[in-house]
Amino acid sequence: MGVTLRQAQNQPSTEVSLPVLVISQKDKETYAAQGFLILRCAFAQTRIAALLEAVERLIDKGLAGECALGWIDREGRLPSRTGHLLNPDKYHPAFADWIDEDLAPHLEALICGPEVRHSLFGMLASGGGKPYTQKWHRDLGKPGAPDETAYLHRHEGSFVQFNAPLVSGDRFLHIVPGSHRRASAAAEIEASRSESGKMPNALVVALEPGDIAYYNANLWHRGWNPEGHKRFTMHCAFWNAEVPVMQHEYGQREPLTQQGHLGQMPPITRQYIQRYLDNYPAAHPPSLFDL
Ligand SMILES: O=C(O)CCC(=O)C(=O)O
Repeated sequence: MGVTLRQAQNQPSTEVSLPVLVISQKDKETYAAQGFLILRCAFAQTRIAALLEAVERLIDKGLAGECALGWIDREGRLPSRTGHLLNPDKYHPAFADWIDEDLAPHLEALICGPEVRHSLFGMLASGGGKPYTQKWHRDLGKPGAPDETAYLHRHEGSFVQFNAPLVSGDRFLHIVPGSHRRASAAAEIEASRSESGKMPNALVVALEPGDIAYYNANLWHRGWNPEGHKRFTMHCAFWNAEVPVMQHEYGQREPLTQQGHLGQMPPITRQYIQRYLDNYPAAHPPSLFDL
């Protein structure tokens, strides 16, 4: 899988800043062909520390009842998976600084279209020995449909999802490389029927803090952490701003337009969210299947 890996000249470091890792034309071609791209040491350890600090403050707020968090182990300060970290009650400036200073050039390279917009911004969390297992799936897919290939091609490049761990030893994202723009094989559909399904050509994505895996959410994939190892992994999606806000990402307008909230954000994040708001249907958001 060497072609899908990229590593910044910079190794993990405690230095305050590192040059932003630039996504090359070759990376883009690899991403298009494989449906995923792993960047190694894309973020400085100071960035990871800032994001972990933001998660600690989030946990404080959850414990104080200032935002709604689910818990794997409340006393152990272990929240469960959480979304909407850019909403006022969960927001921390470290999230937006990361978007503005590191992520934006990556997103703009990987998403086709003139402009990028916000979609989902959350964190996968596991731990305490609590199993986390998903069936194999395509997020917005239609496995086995007669128009599956046409559908996948129609939306290819319109969006990107990523996993970026904050805790060491993330081996919990499993994918099928290259499955994002072809019809599902019968064996893949069979494997997706139960958690014990055996998926042909599966790859375990091994990530460390500072790494990021960008992927097409319609790649066959699953989250798999049956032993419940500790996991805090940023899990976010962005879209081509020309695509209207859809059902699965609807409902964020009210919190995001809370007085003073957008104004405190750095410019790129503010713009990404503004484009989400500008594309927000008054009612009846479409599903991706409708577009
Ligand atoms: O746990 C993961 O890494 C993948 C999560 C996922 O695929 C999902 O929630 O749809």
